[in-house]
Amino acid sequence: MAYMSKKDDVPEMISHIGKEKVLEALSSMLQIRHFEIRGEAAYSHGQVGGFYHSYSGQEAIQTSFIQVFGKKNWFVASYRCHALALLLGATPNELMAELYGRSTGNAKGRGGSMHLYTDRMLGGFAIVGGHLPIATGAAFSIKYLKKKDEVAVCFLGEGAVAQGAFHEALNLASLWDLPVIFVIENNQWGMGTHASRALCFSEAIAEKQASSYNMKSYTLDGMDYFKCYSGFETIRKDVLSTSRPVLVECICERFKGHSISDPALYRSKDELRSIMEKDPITRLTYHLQQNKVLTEEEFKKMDKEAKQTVIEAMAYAEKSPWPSPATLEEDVYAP
Ligand SMILES: Cc1ncc(C[n+]2csc(CCOP(=O)(O)OP(=O)(O)O)c2C)c(N)n1
Repeated sequence: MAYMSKKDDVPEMISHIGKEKVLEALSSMLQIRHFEIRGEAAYSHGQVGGFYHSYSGQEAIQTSFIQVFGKKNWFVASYRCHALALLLGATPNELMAELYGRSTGNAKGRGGSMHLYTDRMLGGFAIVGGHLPIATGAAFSIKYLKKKDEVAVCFLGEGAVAQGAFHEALNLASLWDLPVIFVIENNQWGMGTHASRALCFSEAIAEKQASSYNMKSYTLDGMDYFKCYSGFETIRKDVLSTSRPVLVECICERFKGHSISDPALYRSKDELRSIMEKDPITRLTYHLQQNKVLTEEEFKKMDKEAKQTVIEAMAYAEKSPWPSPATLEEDVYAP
């Protein structure tokens, strides 16, 4: 079943969600954006190594998801995972220290940008599609342990839809009635390849694919916090009442290249300009100001605080120690 949230009435949504919670969402989205901006800057100055995939532009999706579902679920993400870790409670300090490769980092400096964790986040994963079966497994454990209020969620890019693991994970989730939500964040590009050159269905992906797995599908505007929030509320009720998996597609834009080493020259300047006009943070701020929930001064203060937190995280990372070579073989799992 295709679904596009019909709740377009922003004042109604603000009173439904509550002003405080909506402001918290804006604050989280600003925190994510500033983290990405500064993290990329640190990378350019040689302070961060490895890969770097920015979540800029996609903030409304995971922010609204966590608000609706809460943190007490099982989460897996692709390598584009900084935002999810932040939203689930990892501190900017430990995340920045991880990017810097320091021992105070989220994974003791061993994982870097693509491998972040919390007590409920089973990881960011570098292998495209490789994390989908892990979400199915987490949902199996929820069902086995009879945890009625929990779900497993997997955030994936549309590029992962072409992987074999997608088929296996969705088939088993449906066959076994598992409470798992597969959220395709369709930013239309898999590295430099447009979805239309990689997928036999590049439009309405969730709607078309879900029927193959006897699943429901939902399509949401991933650039709009309120539409995502309202859509995820419906999805939560659905999954918790049926214990059935669902396939969700959030149509969104990736503001930066695939990773920091990608200048994204395959998008023209005009295209990029119209993409940036859809900025979910600008859109949410506009609505909050229009509805007198936020003044310009309050916004500036919130923005400054988010920036300051990240600057402090960079200072923390910089003065943190490197992992000792003596610990090289610690935390290595070899069955
Ligand atoms: C199995 C596998 N094949 C190829 C790659 C190389 N690769 C890394 S990211 C990526 C594109 C994935 O795009 P998408 O799933 O749409 O996610 P996005 O980066 O847009 O969030 C590719 C092909 C990989 N990491 N794993």
